[in-house]
Amino acid sequence: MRQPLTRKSKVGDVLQHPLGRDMLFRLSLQTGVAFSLIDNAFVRALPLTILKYVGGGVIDLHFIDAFLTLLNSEKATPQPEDNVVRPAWWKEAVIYQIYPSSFHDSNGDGLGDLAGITEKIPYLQTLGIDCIWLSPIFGSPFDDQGYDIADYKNIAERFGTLDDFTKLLETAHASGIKVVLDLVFNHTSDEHPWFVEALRDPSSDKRDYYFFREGETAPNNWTSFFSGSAWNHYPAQNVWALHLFSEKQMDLNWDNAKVRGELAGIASFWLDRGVDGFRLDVINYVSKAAGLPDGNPGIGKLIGFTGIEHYVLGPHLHEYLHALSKKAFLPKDAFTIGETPGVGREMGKLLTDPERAELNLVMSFDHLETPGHDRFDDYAYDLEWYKQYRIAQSGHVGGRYWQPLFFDNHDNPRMISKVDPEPRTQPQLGMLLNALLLTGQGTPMLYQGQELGMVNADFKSIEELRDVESLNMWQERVVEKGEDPKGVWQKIVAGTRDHARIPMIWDDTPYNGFSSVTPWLWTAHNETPNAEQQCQDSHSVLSFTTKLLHLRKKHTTLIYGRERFVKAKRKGYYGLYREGEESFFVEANLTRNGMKRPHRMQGALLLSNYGAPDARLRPYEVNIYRCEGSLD
Ligand code: TEU
Repeated sequence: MRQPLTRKSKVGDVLQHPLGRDMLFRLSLQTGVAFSLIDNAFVRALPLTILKYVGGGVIDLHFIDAFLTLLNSEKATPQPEDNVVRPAWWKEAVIYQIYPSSFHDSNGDGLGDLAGITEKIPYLQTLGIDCIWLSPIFGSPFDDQGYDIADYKNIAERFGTLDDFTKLLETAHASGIKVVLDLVFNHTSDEHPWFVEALRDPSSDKRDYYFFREGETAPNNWTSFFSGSAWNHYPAQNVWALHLFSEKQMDLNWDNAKVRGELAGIASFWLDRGVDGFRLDVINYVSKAAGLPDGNPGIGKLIGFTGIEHYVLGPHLHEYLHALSKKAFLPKDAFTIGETPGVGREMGKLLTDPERAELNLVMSFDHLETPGHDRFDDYAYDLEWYKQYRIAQSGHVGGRYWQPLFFDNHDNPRMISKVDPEPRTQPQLGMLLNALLLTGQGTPMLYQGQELGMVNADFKSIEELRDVESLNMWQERVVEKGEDPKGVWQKIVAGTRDHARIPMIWDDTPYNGFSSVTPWLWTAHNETPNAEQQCQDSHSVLSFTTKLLHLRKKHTTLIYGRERFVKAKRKGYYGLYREGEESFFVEANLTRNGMKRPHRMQGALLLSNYGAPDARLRPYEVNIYRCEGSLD
């Protein structure tokens, strides 16, 4: 049993602790201080209190005490990666995320729907993906685009009916495509009957489904991810209720066994209908520290959200996930991927070790911003960071552990635009990004439109946006605090999630074939060639991605093969061997400038985003070879 960490502990003791290593890695990301400046022999020997000199003065003894409390709450130590391959369909699959509101509108109301997805199953089958993850399709007022669920066992009217869902599921399964639903179990809509009853009747048993507190002032200093306090006040009842996200997304009290039982029942309801698994929204936030204590102001300043240390990995998280898995997921062999913001490599192991029976995969976002940046910073994302991140992960997955590999999703701007918005190199860059995912050791996840090389939209004003996170940010910072609108708009344009929610581009009819009327979210956006055009162009991002998807399916070494990076110190150069029954080599130029090839090998070219290699590597060039021996 590990000794508890104290103020007298050394940095090295903290790095030995799974949560400690991850939290120090997170600290390096937030501050931009290279992790190697923390994780080295000299600093390891120093007392933990040395951290006071990192983080620009926000780290004091109170911060360190809060940090230690969080670390000491995790008693387990992850098993080492054993490199024993454990085949599973979700390791071999490529998962395609669909944002239903923006995928395809079949009934001309400007909103995507389930029948529209069903119509596109043949397109997805031809593309070669193996599983679709649908962002929430359940009854909701859509304050947070469906991540505020009011009816877990019914389909939102805008998307269709349960019969439409059954038709979609059957069509997908008949086409060899599995279906994963997005369950939001950390919170419900404030229009969910449970919350309506709980607010109306303090003596109802639903009251304890949520975090209600009485009193003149907010129960603690926690802040919401969507601006402002994490507490709603209901003056008529003189009561407060917790919401980590929007004011209409009310946190469920997982300490109440009835809540856990209800949620297991919801998961079983969908599994009984034939669903193959779930993406579980912010699932690491569900266990809150007893008493809901105030957050450390320094941590709040550093991370940007006060109170986060009291729920990012709460005291009962493992226990609750294990129980839910045993009760609902394991009996149906359901696949589960937890969305776990802030969870690092070592904690990810504790959440996904098959012997612990909690989750199959977790997805975090440490790789989506370079150190010292957040999503709302307008900066050029350097793919060298992604390479270093992947190298740090490599060797920690492959057998006991596995990882998702992704860039785009519904919460992030398009990665092409983050790396290099230059239209000239957009197709090559789009193919490079997809190749990095589809040749890595992990489960690739493509977000709708990524197979086309879609980029950010050209938003001109706040009135064009629909994302509650962006709208709240504008309201709080410009309207309420009077900040400079230009500066706030620049941040919103850099990071708004609406970039990824602009509708798909199918053909050259009005609204790109998404709908016959003005879509719910619409603005002029980059003239990326539409799916129909790209289907007919053998050099398009779509054609390249399709070929690569089918190549991956054909060669299990591209799935289970060991990873070996070469010339890792050559900035901007990506050289990766995948070795098993066969051997493949992936070389890429991660930069917008030409580059001398630093590594030679003998191999047969299988795919190139420039058609064929040249003497030097061109901007964003990626080549995939099958090896006939290599000259290391
Ligand atoms: O996202 C949680 C999450 O990590 C991001 O929303 C992030 O916290 C936020 O953008 C602030 O930076 C999940 C869903 O993916 C997201 O769409 C929902 O808005 C959110 O949870 C609440 O359900």
